[in-house]
Amino acid sequence: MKKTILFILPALTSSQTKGYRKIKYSRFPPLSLLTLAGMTPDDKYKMIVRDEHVESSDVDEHVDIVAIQTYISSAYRAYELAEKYRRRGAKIIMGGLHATSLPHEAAQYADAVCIGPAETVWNKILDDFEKDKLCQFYQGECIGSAALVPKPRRDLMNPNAYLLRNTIVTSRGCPHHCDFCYKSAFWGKHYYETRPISKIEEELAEVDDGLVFFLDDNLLANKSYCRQLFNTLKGRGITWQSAASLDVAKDPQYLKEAYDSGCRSLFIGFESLSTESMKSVNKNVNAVTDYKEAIKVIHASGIMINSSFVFGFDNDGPDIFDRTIEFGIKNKLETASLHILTPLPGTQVFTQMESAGRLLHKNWSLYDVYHAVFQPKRMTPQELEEGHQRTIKEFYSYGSIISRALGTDGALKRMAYNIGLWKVDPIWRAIIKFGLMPHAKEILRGRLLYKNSVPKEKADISDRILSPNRLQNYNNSAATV
Ligand code: B12
Ligand code: SF4
Repeated sequence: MKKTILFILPALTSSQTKGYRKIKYSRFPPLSLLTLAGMTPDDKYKMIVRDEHVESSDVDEHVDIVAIQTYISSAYRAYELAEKYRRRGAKIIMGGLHATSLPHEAAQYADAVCIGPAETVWNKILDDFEKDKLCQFYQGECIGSAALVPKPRRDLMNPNAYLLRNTIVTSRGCPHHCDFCYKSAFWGKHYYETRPISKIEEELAEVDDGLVFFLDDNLLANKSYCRQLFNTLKGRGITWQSAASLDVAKDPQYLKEAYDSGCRSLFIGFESLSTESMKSVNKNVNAVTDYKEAIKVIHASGIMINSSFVFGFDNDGPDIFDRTIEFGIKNKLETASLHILTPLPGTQVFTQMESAGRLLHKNWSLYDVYHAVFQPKRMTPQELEEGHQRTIKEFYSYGSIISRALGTDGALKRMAYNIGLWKVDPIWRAIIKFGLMPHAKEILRGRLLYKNSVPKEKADISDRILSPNRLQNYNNSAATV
């Protein structure tokens, strides 16, 4: 008889609080768990996947193994679940970013802890479980792991719960190494690998809704690889988005090729307006980039920018918030993800802050990029939190939404996009509650995609963007999130 594995993504602690934005956590399925399921022999195990952000993790039936993914901000919930299922006689296996950073902490609650990526060790863990010989720690190899990533078992996800079902990873790691990023802690300082294109092709062949979110840390980093990827994407009518570092702006032709293959949005880490801050945390790619010029080039390619900013670097004083809001509005940034600097265990920033006695506590639930968990240099922690909250409020105020859209092509769609994502949470909650996500996606697909973000005065560039080829792509494509 088949044994049962229950895979759980625990809810982050703030999901119990009033301001929790359910839509944010209903955008993507838990790719890590679907990937683990993809490595698991189907003939031996029955698999159940539960993502607590969208459903209960309770199952009545007997489970033999509970495999739990740990993020820092949901670590305590992971431990709670581990204890619950241990009492029911299941073996607990933990893995993921937090368990990798602090394996000894996780080991207090787990029968086995997977450190690093699972590809090289998951089947050994299962073999040892069968022999009742689980080890406390399993060290997954990074190098070579990208080639081993299996096709995720997307058939196991809740089909009505997510806005985007097709998340794909094409590369792991990043060629840069910034001191605050999880990348060095998890993958090691110099790690960066791409997956074989044939494997991506297999996954793309199953995309039935024309939307893909590549979850790579820095998708466009390897140009020759990406050009193969663009070729593979062309003609499939897929609209895609991903993350990239600012150096992409150095190559407008490359951006045009990305656009032509369906790229409509890039998540870009601007992090801070202070060059000094960027130098101080080794984000040199930003320190040498003129942000305004970079934005112009990316916008001219027709790709929208989901900018990411971080507050609380040592050079940041209380003026940083207004400067960032003003910058976002002036440069017509489509959206911004705004975070408080969070020292993640295993990173250089964590080590420095810990040794300087600047960490205020180690309550991991608050290490969620919305709380000040360290003593900033030029503000109080309270000023940092209040400034951060105010920046979110002002960046997504109606005044800012209108100013950021006015003068751009597709201004109305831009406004609708911002309002749809930030101003109608009760509607999203209802859509989620009644399992209507697939329909919400159709509305987004039909209504919200705007062609480009080019200011009107750049008519010459707009002409190029609305070439028949691009118009065709536009008509075939869908909204980005
Ligand atoms: C997509 C994403 C999200 C999505 C969706 C998450 C989801 N449904 O899975 C959303 C937007 C909801 C999100 C939210 C948050 N995120 Co996020 N997110 C990511 C992102 C970009 C990709 C994650 C991913 O799926 N990768 C692909 C999979 C296949 O790789 P993987 O997770 O590493 O899995 C492998 C191994 O880790 C291991 N593994 C993982 N789990 C397990 C479990 C077991 C049992 C085993 C054996 C192995 C194992 O095996 C897998 C295969 O090799 C990462 C950055 C990154 N590249 O990882 C940030 C990242 C994970 N997020 C981060 C943060 C901070 C957050 C938030 C706290 C932000 C916030 N305040 O909202 C929340 C917390 C969510 C939570 N549940 O607690 C940090 C995590 C820091 C940390 N140390 O935990 C990251 C690293 C971003 C960053 N640069 O700092 N996130
Ligand atoms: S460029 Fe981005 S993904 Fe790469 S190391 Fe720096 S912060 Fe991390």
